[in-house]
Amino acid sequence: MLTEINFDGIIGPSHNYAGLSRGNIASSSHAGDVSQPRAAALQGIDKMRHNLALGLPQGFFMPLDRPDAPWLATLGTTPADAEGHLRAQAWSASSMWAANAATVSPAPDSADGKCHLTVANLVTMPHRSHEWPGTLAQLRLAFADPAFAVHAPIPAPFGDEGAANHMRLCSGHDGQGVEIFVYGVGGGRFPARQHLDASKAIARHHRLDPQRTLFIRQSDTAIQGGAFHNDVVAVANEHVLFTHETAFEDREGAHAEIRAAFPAVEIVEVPASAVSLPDAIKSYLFNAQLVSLADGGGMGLVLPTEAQDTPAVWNWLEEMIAGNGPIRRLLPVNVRQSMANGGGPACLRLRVVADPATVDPRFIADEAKLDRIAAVVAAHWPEVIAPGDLASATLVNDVRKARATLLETLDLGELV
Ligand code: SUG
Repeated sequence: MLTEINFDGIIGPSHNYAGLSRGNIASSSHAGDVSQPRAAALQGIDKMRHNLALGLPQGFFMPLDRPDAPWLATLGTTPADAEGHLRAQAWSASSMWAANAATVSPAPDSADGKCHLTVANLVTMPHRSHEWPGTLAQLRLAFADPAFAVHAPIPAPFGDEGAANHMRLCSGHDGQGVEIFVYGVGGGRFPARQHLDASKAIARHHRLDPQRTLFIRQSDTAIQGGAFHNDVVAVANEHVLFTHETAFEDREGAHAEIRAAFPAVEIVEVPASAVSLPDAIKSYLFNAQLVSLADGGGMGLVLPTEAQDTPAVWNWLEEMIAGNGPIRRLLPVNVRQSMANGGGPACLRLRVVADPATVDPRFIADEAKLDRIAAVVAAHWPEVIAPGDLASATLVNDVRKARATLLETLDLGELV
């Protein structure tokens, strides 16, 4: 039975604030802060527990080996000798944001009846551009069953940031869907990370039906306002599209195209007059997991606690819930350590529609397994990392050992 499984990136022991992502306001404004890797990972685990308790199938991905010495070797240097900016790029725990791991097209959408995944090249940001080999190894392991086809990255220079710029409308996760690829056009102060040619190449590799595939331009206003990915201003689930008024470059045209391709769509739009773009970005209202609740409970919005702290946002949400719309519940979660680097609840997960029996069980979560992961995190993840600590050879050894212990605990030695 095909169902949606959310795979969360476990927040790695090297989590730190280096301000590496231009155009990501949270990342820039927290540059130089002292991070708390242990608390960060435990917050992520608690989010998984929260979603399991809602009856949602849950998986996870392992953190990657950081600092990435093989990548630094290709640049002729080492973790000990690298210049500060390269060292920070090698240290980033950015693979935690699993929404950027890959673009996923579920089996019912593809001509060959397989679930296709294309690992994201993430070429726009140096610290993310070296994630894909580790991510690809992991996807090939988790999704080795013939039910899946896992593709290599789209070549540079066509930037691809994975599912963060991809939405799917359907009447049920296991049915045929309409896939929406959202791309940006560069030239502004902040980079557009998703290239149209990358999105089109993915649609071809995934053998999608052109009649059920849309390419929609993200608004430059949103990108220049700090929405570096579409999932900062829009999210879809089943027949619902929850979006900010400023999300798309041609709002009316985009809505019309979406309605034509999927007439049953219900567009829940937040007007800029009620929630400004800066408030939407600060609160990450749209970087929520819009989930189908069990037993006909409608949909729930798993959103960051920051949304509660932003009065315009919370007021709008409470009014929406009081109405008769498809989104019935507000479910705040605390992922503040990730949020300070610009990653909300939706960034931390990759949605894969699949039969759980076809996924390598080592990547599937249950409470007992999360207890074991949390115990490793509590014992081995650094409590704090300050920017100057990245030069410490002791800390390099500690974060490597922490990850190795987790891999061993979960019997994932292939990923060492
Ligand atoms: O790519 N932050 C990530 C946040 C990714 C959020 N993902 C989604 N929206 N799906 C990024 O900008 C900050 C790392 C640093 O500054 O050290 C960072 O990479």
